[in-house]
Amino acid sequence: MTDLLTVSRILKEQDNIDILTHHYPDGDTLGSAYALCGILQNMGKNARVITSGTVAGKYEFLSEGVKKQEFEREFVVSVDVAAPTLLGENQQEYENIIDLCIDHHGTNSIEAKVKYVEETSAAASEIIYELAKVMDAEITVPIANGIYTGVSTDTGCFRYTNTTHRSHLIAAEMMASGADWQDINTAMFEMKTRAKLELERMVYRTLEYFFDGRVAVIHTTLEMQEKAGIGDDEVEGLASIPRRIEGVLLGITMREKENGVFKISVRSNKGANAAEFCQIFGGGGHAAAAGCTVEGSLEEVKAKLIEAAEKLI
Ligand SMILES: [Mn+2]
Repeated sequence: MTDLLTVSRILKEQDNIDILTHHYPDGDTLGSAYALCGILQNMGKNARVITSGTVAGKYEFLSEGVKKQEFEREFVVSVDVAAPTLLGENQQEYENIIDLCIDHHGTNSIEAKVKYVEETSAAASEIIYELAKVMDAEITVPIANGIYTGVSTDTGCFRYTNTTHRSHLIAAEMMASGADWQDINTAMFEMKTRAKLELERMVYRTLEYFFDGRVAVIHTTLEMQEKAGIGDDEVEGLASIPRRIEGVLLGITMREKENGVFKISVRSNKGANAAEFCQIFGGGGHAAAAGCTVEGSLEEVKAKLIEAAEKLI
């Protein structure tokens, strides 16, 4: 692996840069991408963020901090993208031409000319912060907002076990640089659309316990989504529901993405490893939060998950 000084040197030499986020982008991939985009644009370079899937409305403010630029791409960076499949609709076009991969997932399987994967960072945005320092970039308000959003969302507002002393220091520095931390945290953690709450009401009714309550499973289907009147981009944040229950080691959330395909999000409490669980199904992530995709009907997929959980618990 390389160091940030090398990453900085490489980026300074480049222009016309595409920055890729992961599919159904979250606060960290978007915060990292737009912060990096701002840093590069402020250095006089052409840069743009390429997302995949719909972007939830609450993240729109992040894109307002950068200029919309048209150019012939010469360099490709991925941020917070752990695996080629997570590029979503951009996979085909980009998976073999990524020049630089910046990520904090230990399981990272992206093929790139240069990789900077730093697992001790709670968020990819923490790496962008360190990179900004090395690049001697000014932290403007939009850049501070991007980095703050990434750190805050990936640490669950500084509550998850991945949170470090450094996460707080970076957040504090972003506050000092003018990040709209209060608006950001309200938008990320408090506000919900009525459709989202409607879906949650239905999801709670699907809750099931296994192995003396050590495993909890919830699910959402396309039919439920339609009933709630909720857009695909808004269905997120459900995964924290089963993990919040006392005694649950492994909280499993099944989300039907298309007929017969379920995206599985796993959250664990002390005593279980979510990444280990998801690797059984070809996925990955962190010890406390991981994901994978499993095909089959709702009941088939659930049976497979329970069987795997039994071996691990
Ligand atoms: Mn992340």
